[in-house]
Amino acid sequence: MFLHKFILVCMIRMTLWSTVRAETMEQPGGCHALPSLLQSAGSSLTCIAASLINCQGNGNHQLSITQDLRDTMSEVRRAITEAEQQRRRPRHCRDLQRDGDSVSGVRRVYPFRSSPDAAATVYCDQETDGGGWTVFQRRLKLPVREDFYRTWVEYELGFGHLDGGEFWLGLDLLHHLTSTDLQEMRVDLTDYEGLARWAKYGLFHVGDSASKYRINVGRYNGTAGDGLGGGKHSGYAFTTHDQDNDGSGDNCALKYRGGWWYGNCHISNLNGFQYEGKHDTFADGIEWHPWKGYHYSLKTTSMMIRPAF
Ligand SMILES: [Ca+2]
Repeated sequence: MFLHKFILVCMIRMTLWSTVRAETMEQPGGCHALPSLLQSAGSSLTCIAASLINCQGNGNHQLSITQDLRDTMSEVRRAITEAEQQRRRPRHCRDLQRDGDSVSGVRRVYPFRSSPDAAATVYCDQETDGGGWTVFQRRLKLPVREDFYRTWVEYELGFGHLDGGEFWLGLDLLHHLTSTDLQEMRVDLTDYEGLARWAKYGLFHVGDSASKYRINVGRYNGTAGDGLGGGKHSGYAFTTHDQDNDGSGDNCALKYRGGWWYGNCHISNLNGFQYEGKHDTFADGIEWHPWKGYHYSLKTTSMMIRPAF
């Protein structure tokens, strides 16, 4: 709508200026007077530049109105194309879904507000619970398992295989993805007995690096129980075995073999060690305490976000 107004206003002004210019050109230094005339008429700098180039480029000062309009239209067409390209750039998997992409898979998105041209690669789940989900964590029972006992830098930048493998998308990207709109977050869990549970949070935000990627999560509903609630995780920074930001005297990541938003220490540990089902050790597997307690490591997990509205 803005661009259409721009076209109309620019066209009207160009027509008026042609009349003004016809008189102006007859005077000495006519072309030099053109910018101030156009500026006083409220023209854009681009319009002024186009008019000046035309004026100076014509030796006998016989400028064609048709040429002016053609140049203006071409300029406006370029602006429209750029604006449409910008508008079409998906910020996350929900944008892709709204644009008609209904298939799950690896996609390119543009989630960085301050760098709109910078792309990120993500995995989109367009099937679960209405789709539109950008997946940021996945554990699978594969013949070769991904190691999730990783350093701060690895959790910050992400690791694993987006296409069909286990992965952690990365805290930095997660921060940007959760900063575009109010996000909801969904957790899907399965056990080795073939049962599945889910947890959904109406609010999910991850802070920036200065906050050590502090998590804010709430408004639970689901069938798995609230493994991030009860003040155990929300409001806490992320901790890895080489960077202790938790609410415990110990390093919870070191103690429970993961990387997580530990408080003192946890009621969920989805980045823990990949035991297969029941284990004797305490709370260091892929745990979701409200469902399975502290001696059961889950078979598969996924965590994903989409705009809440
Ligand atoms: Ca500590």
